[in-house]
Amino acid sequence: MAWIPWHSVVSLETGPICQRTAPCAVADSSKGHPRPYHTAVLTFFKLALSAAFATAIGASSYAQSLEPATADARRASQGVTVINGYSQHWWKEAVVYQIYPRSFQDSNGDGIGDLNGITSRLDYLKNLGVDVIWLSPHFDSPNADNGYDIRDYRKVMTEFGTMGDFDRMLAGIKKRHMRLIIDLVVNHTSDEHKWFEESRKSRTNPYRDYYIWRDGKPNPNAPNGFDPPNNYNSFFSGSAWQWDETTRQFYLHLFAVKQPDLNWENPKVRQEVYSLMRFWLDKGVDGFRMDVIPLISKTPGLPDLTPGQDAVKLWANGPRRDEFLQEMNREVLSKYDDMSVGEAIGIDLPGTHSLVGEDRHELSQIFNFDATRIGSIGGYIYRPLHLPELKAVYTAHATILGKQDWDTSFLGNHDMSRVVSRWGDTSTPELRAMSAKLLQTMVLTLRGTAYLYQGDELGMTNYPWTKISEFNDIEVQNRFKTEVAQGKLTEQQLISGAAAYGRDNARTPMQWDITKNAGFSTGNHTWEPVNPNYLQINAADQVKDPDSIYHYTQKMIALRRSDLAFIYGDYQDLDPKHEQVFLYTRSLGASSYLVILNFSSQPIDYTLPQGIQAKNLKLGNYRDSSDLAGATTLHLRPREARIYKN
Ligand code: ISL
Ligand code: CA
Repeated sequence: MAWIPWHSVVSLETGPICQRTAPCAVADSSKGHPRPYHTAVLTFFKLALSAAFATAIGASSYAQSLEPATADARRASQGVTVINGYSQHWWKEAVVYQIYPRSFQDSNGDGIGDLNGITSRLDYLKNLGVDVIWLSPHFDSPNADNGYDIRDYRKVMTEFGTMGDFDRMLAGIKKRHMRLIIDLVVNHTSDEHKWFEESRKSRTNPYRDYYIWRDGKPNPNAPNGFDPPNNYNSFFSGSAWQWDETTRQFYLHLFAVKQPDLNWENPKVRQEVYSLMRFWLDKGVDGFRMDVIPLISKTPGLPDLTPGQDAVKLWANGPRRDEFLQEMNREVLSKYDDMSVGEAIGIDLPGTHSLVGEDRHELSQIFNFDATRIGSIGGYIYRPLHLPELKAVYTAHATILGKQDWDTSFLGNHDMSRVVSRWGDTSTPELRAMSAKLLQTMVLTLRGTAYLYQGDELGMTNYPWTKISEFNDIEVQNRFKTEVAQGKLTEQQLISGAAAYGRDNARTPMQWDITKNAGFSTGNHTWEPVNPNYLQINAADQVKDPDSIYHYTQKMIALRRSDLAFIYGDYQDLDPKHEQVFLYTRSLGASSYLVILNFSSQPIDYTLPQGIQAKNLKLGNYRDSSDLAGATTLHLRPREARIYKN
């Protein structure tokens, strides 16, 4: 194979194993589902999938891929298909696309994205090929933390539209055979939630115990005569305790002052949460991304942190966490065919099983941030990416998580800087595009359910911030008010840190086209500034250009969908120490894919490890390759990504 036109490299040898006109799904018979539509679809796809899969990889290799373990045998006898030891579920096979609604599409010119805006862009997402949309919070909120501070869980944020708009958006998603998961933010509410407004009225109010109130420590020199009950600091700077004059106690807020923590020890709080979850599930949403979910169980007595103790680890491993999540699963999740993904800050890899193991009956999967936080020194300071360190993280995932567990693959979200700016090379348009395609290749071929963040399919970059006033994020503003005010950081240090790693980078408006405000809004002001590079980076141009990052992502999703090796296959890093090239396989039965990623911006003549050959090129981010099939030395160009089927 001397020259491969790049359009043909995605053509599939055997045709898609799992062609989906509806979400490809297999029912877990242990979970009843109340919606007849889903049940019928599930049964049909279960049959179709098992047959297609067995044909595609051959019945004998399929049989070999089944582990003899009793648990597997039991699951098989319960009607759950087991592939390579993993039980099959629609949410394991899904590609999820995260929408930050404030920044996706404005439909009424107020400069704020909204639900009708999302509805108007559903064909764009369908054409990209994603299965599931994760919507960041769309609930009524005073927006101290852009919707992560919820005032009313059963009401749509006024700026985003109405419940009617939500229902139309959901119907549009279902009509296109996609699914929707929404954000469940229940570690805390807004201080404007009616529960908190009641709670703070008096020490005997029926809602008092919905939140975490404590007496302070007497100190005549302290502003109100009391120091906070303990030494916890909030994620957003300063003490995690806020004095409330009315009842002369402090309340706990692990995040902003306007985000009081709920008291999950109170069974009424838990029932309120289950009830609001049912409200949305009964509407037809397909599950939840659960915000900081491990933090719901607090350590009894709220002891002070000891010097050097990792606060997040302490908060994430409270003694009743699993009990609460099992109760939530029993009372709510197990009754629907849903998925749940926990934002599991503070959970290390060995701790993952307790949350996602099939025997645990808690969550489907969690986000672990070991990879994306790699090199973090604290605050906005990071060491440059050292590839072997990153590879070691993914190997640890593959080794420590078992077949009863499930993983997630993601490189960005609304809390991170843009991945192409973080790990790619944005110094020229060509290198930026190749970097973005390489990163999309990686996220869609690593183990676990894949998550794409809005705009990454266009290679959107960080914004060129220059002033503190340009940043919207409470994290930056609070650091300015505390750390800069106290002289721990200079203003310039904060600006350059936040410019490189701050959360606002992910929140600038989607770049749709070259019209005003990048087609995001017709208004005169947008809530976050539009990146001036929208003239070069926008969806309209990329949808027209077959060579674009958008189309590459589309092809990559199609390739992933064509073979369950990308989902249930084993992972092996073939060259863990190489500092520029990331080389790994995903293999299932006779199907094995070799992924080659040149993370450097230099060309490299890369000799494959002993015994490895690159045979059949399926997809690459460059148009062609002069390397012959079976080559053992590859001429990799800057930021080149290739996938071979061997
Ligand atoms: O974003 C962070 C650092 O830049 C994290 O510390 C982040 O605050 C943490 O991962 C929790 O995030 C989630 O809960 C927060 C909210 O601000 C984030 O947007 C959300 O993803 C409070 O609800
Ligand atoms: Ca709007």
